[in-house]
Amino acid sequence: MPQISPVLWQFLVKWLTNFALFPPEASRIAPQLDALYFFIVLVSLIGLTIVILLVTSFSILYSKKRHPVPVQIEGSTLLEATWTIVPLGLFLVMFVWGALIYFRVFTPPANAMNIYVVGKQWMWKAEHPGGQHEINSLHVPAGRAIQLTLISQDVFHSFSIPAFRVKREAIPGRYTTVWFEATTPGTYHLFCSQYCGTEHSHMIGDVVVMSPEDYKTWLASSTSGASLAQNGERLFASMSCNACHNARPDARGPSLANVYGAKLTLTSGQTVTVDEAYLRQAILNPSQNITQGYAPIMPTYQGQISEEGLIALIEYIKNLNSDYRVQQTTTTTTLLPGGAGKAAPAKQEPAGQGMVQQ
Ligand code: HEC
Ligand SMILES: [Cu+2]
Repeated sequence: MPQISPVLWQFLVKWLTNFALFPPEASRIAPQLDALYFFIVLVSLIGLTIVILLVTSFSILYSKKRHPVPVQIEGSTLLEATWTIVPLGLFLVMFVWGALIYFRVFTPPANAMNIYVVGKQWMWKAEHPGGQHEINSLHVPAGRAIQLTLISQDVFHSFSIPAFRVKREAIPGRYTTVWFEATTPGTYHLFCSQYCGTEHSHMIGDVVVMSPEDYKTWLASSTSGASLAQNGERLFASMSCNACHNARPDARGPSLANVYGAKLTLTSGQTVTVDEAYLRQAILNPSQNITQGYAPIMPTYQGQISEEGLIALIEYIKNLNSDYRVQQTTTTTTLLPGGAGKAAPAKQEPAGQGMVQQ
């Protein structure tokens, strides 16, 4: 830390951690947050000391015994300005310092690896892009920026890893994100830090930080066979999304290739950038935002897809960079038992063709 000597810092944090008064610092942001925290504690302690000293000394110095007749004082501009400006300055330092850290905590770097976390009564379920799932545990590599996309399946939960100084609400119906970079391999506590029902206290788990090599081994040994995007592709076909989104010239729905990150113009004239949250809304509430040039014919899928299913569909659409792959799903569906009969033509089209044109 720039503010105080690193030796003193390490000593203070280790000592507090040993006495279970303070979680270890195991992420990049942790020492930065702690520096601000200790600054606020220090300023408060100094303020408290000044107040206590003044109260005690004044009550002795100006007691009735010493001053039977009180002297009236009509105020002092200098004194009043001092006790206004000094605390104001200190609070502004806290505010600006806090805001800088806040923006750092909530702005993930562009290359962050995304993991989805679904909260439900009473467990945390993590879904890795490779299809690995885990319950009440989260495996992450050290030294890599990890972004969590959180959602709740029922009530409000709050995902908290004290050792990383990370905490974010998991809200029903809306994605929230938070990111961290773990620095030290080890096992850390994972909590739900918001009362969410009778078994709230069981909504705990372990965050396992591994070296990048160990993490690779873990990924390989925990695979469920299909990545999230592959599961999404299967759902896309089995829910017949490809009846409309099939990139054929007569398709009733827009091509979804490269739609992630694109700017869409809506019938309302608004433009939106497509992110995970937009995709989720587009599937559950299609009538809310209609893409220009298309009829509002997409049915709502509210109540028909689980949060896990939505995550898989979103990962599929996010990774969809050519129409060819969508057309492949139409051939696979027709090959499935109960499929719609003869195989649809799967002609190759250059990526981006059939994209919504504005
Ligand atoms: C009956 C045809 C139809 C079906 C079935 C259908 N959609 Fe759509 N979809 C549309 C149309 C038309 C639009 C554009 C108008 C709008 O925004 O509602 C659209 C828009 C979208 C969008 C917004 C992106 C964009 O470019 O407008 C997404 C994402 C999407 N659909 C995903 C899906 C998924 C996933 C499924 C299956 C679970 C599905 N759709 C099923 C017709 C359909
Ligand atoms: Cu909870």
